[in-house]
Amino acid sequence: MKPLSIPTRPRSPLRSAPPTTVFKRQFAILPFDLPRPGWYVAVNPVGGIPALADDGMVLAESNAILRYLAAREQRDDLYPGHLRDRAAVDEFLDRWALTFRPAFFRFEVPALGFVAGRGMGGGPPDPAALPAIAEAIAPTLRMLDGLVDPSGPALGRFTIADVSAAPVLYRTMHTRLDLSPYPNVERWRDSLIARKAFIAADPVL
Ligand SMILES: N[C@@H](CCC(=O)N[C@@H](CS)C(=O)NCC(=O)O)C(=O)O
Repeated sequence: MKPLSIPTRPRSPLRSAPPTTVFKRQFAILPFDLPRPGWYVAVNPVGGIPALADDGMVLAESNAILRYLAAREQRDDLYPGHLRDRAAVDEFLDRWALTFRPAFFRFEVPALGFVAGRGMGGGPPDPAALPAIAEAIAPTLRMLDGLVDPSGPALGRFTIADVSAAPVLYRTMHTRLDLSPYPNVERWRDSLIARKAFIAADPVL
């Protein structure tokens, strides 16, 4: 069974790969700069990263890609076929995308100098803004802490909900967002970034 890969960004900005490369490989790397190159807009008109090209089929939206890859590989453990188990994974994915991931992003913007269209490091960091943002997002992170299973994986066993969250949780190592007030979230992050597949993905930020 092939492991799922987590798309990561390059250590330094790269020229975007031509479409032929995209269709040969499952993942290609492109810079954050806007506007996106024409070949990428043709792949994903919305322009967000990532997009997957798999044997002629093109798919964008990271959670849709995760669902597709888990189903393609018949990884019932990662994305259960059982309706109620699957619903729990979907619920967590939606909560992550709509509520929790945006809270982390609020902190990432000043911590990592995110500038729209230029990405992380696109501008200078603003460390003075961090304490107020950490306080503002604390209620959301406390809520998350109450939802994450104390055993490590978000739902008590490793699923695509964990895969979806892993890059953002990993990024707290760079932003230095203090997760110690949220022990379940901290344990979740530490268990995910210690996984062999995550280390092999060689995440950069
Ligand atoms: N909902 C989309 C979000 C895509 C997205 O915003 N990706 C980020 C990279 S993780 C991006 O493209 N950022 C660059 C930008 O907004 O210019 C997904 O989950 O795939």
